[in-house]
Amino acid sequence: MLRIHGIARSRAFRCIWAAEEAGLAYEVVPTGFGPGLKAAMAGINPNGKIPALEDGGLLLFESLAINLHLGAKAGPPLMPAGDDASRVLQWTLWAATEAEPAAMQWAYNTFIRPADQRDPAQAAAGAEALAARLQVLEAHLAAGGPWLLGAAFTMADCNLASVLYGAAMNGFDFSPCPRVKAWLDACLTRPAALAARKQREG
Ligand SMILES: N[C@@H](CCC(=O)N[C@@H](CS)C(=O)NCC(=O)O)C(=O)O
Repeated sequence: MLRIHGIARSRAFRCIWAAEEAGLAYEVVPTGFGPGLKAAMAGINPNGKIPALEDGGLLLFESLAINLHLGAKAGPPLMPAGDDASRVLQWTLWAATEAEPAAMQWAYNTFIRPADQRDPAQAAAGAEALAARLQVLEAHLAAGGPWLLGAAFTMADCNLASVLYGAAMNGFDFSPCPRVKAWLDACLTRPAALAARKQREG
């Protein structure tokens, strides 16, 4: 059985959601934050972080790479072939390199750090950067949809929506991009997403 190391309140949430979408049996090995994390992940993730995946003899780190692996195990439509496989990679890398840094800059300075360690200027810069990226997504969804690759939900949707989950749950203003908001709502209310959210949100 697949073993997902981490807790649903971490980025392991992304992998739990992906495993649910893929219909794969998994267990969560509950490794949480704190001073013991690096020691607990020794031999599993050289970065000393969560999540990590054990799939037989394969050890993987990086939440979105884990999800691509889970998608590949499930096959189409979650992980399509040919040019659409490249599109899934494109949106996954966009999620990691364009959306996540901006979303985290906003998140750290809005709700993650203790109030006295938040910098409002950094929060505003993160919000502005994320809003700019979301306009790209808005235009993309206006030209197609309802999912990132068109008719079928794929791991691209799971990966990008899971990166935007924190913003969606913590009051980021999506009103300038109604198509993004509708797409994100649709992603986050899928049965697999709700199953993962139940583990995270209780
Ligand atoms: N890019 C990595 C980030 C992993 C990461 O930063 N995980 C956090 C929890 S969500 C962690 O383990 N933090 C503990 C630390 O940085 O010491 C991924 O997506 O898997």
